[in-house]
Amino acid sequence: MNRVTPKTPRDEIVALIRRDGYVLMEDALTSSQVATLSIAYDAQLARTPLAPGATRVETPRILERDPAFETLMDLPTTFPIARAVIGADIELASGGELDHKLPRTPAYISWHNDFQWMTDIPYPRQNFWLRCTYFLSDVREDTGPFTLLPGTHRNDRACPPEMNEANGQPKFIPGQIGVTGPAGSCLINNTEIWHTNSPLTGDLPRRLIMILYKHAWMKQWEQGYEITPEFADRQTDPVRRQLTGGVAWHQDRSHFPAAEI
Ligand SMILES: O=C(O)CCC(=O)C(=O)O
Ligand SMILES: [Fe+2]
Repeated sequence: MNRVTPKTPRDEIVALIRRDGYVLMEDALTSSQVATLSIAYDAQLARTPLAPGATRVETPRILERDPAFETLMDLPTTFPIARAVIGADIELASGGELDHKLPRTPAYISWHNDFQWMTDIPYPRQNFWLRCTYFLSDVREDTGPFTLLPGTHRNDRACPPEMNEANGQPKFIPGQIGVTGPAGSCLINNTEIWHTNSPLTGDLPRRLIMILYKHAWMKQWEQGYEITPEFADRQTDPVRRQLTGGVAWHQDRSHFPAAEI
């Protein structure tokens, strides 16, 4: 597995993401950041009644629900990596999601690449979103890890349906990596990599926050996942204004405050 830390040179991390489609950055968050985020996370969970038979809780627009989450959009350990991979025109692709998976639940999604549904876009794909997934608790083999096949973001075809069982669960595929790591880690992945959720067989929930980045000229995730105008309007920092859609995408590169990062 591609394990890096905030001390790993940026170029090395970017090269791993370009080649393999992912890295796991350990210590992306300090233990005190994990503690602060965990309090905010639990407050959100307490507000979300579980649907009968639910296997997970997903809360969209998490960035705007508590100032603790807002810091994740330009976190000094991970944002320079996202900026380097996407480019100077980086923006948020959504308002961020809290993703809480309950103990003893099957995989909630099977093998796919995220833009598989865009059947008119040829492969291999040059464009993608980049996801930063923060672990607020340890993710172990029995915690339903995000599972991926390294290098598949460069494939010349979509993720094949034969990789999944008729019952909707993912098959075991040789070479697959279940991304495990301690609380405070961040999985950074190209969303065109072939990936799946996996069954959570243990007694502990999986506690994640996901932040998505894209080019300025791509649309955001919609239907309630997008940033609200109120959240965008209250940003004052130039880079945060850019991230929330405040810079025209058709201007030259020097118009992007993130070009300096
Ligand atoms: O949560 C997981 O393990 C997989 C999620 C996934 O497919 C995604 O976030 O695109
Ligand atoms: Fe996915």
